[in-house]
Amino acid sequence: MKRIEDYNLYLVLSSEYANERPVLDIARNALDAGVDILQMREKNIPEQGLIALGKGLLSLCREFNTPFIVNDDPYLARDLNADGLHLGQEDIKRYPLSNARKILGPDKIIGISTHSIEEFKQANSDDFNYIAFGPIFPTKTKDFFLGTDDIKEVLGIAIKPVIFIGGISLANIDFLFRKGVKNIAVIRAITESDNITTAVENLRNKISLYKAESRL
Ligand code: TZP
Ligand code: MG
Repeated sequence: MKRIEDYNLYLVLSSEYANERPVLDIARNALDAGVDILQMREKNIPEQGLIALGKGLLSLCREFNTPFIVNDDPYLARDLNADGLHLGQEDIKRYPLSNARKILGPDKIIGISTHSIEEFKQANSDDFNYIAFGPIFPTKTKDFFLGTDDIKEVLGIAIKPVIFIGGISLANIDFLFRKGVKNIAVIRAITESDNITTAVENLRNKISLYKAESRL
């Protein structure tokens, strides 16, 4: 199984940004083209549908040896035997980290969304496996964005992988990587592209470039 270390391309999959295409097709193409980790983020699908979709995505992720993360719900993550869970700031009020770990068992990945330096610092001192920070750029998936000023501080204090998210695309990825960013998560840069394979390969190639540079 791939691990969340550094230089990841994290795909967050939402059918509302799939341009009417089946998310399982998008997932297969994206996994085949090399995304490192995949999250099911569905806000409007009833439970039975979520279970069915989750089973489909899990089996694809297993085929490609790629971690499968479920958004929002530790019970769903457990029932699907997903590799991990992603919690937002609202979710941790309902499921504090210790509860979520109890539900999932000790070996699963648990990540969290943060939207400010304060939230980041808190998450950094808690036992999360990774921290998402954003939205960095304007994105139609959120009604606010943070900008890029805090990236340096975040990277300076991080003691675990930080995954930057929000409005990230091929057009701004160089700017981020030159600031020291190593991991990015995207929805639309992959899910709304006409050619999923090319979209993933282009992002992957950029990441590989910076990864190689960092090792020189
Ligand atoms: N959290 C912060 S921004 C975001 C989430 C889930 C959505 C990012 O979507 P996109 O399409 O990559 O801007
Ligand atoms: Mg959530």
